[in-house]
Amino acid sequence: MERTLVLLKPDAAQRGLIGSILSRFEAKGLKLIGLKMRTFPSEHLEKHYEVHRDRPFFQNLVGFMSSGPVVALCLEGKDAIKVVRQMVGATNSREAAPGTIRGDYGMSFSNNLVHASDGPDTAKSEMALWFSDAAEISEWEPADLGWTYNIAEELS
Ligand code: FUP
Repeated sequence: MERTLVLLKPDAAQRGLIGSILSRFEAKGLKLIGLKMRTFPSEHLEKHYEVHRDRPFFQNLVGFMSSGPVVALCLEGKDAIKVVRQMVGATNSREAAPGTIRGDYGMSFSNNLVHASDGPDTAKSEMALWFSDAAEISEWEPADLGWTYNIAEELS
């Protein structure tokens, strides 16, 4: 099982899309093990986007992300990092494929609704940044696990 960090960005909150986006992950079969909503300070967002610090869009990005509430999710599932990235779609919402979250709900490159970890290393460091307190992660077993997966083939 893999864990991945997802952020629902301030445009998702402003446009009333938090529930619609969250329900896609639930319906897919990803297990929600962490969820919190807060307007995070720019210092926190600067750490999250550290890799982009020298890029021209960095200040706009941090300003946008700290302008309103962000919902941080931790999702768990088999190949969860790749599965979630595929669900999110291309960075530029105008080019994201229909059926993806950005492709279905967005028109913007920068206001693109969702962030999702792009690999195992970033998932680990982003989880440490956004869910540093282990008490914010809920370990639980979904009642339908044996129907979401084939336990003998996929989970043993
Ligand atoms: P993604 O992995 O799809 O979330 O995208 P990146 O990590 O490459 O970029 C992080 C965020 O910076 C994007 F969600 C949008 C923003 N961005 C811009 O605003 N302009 C750019 O040229 C590139 C990225």
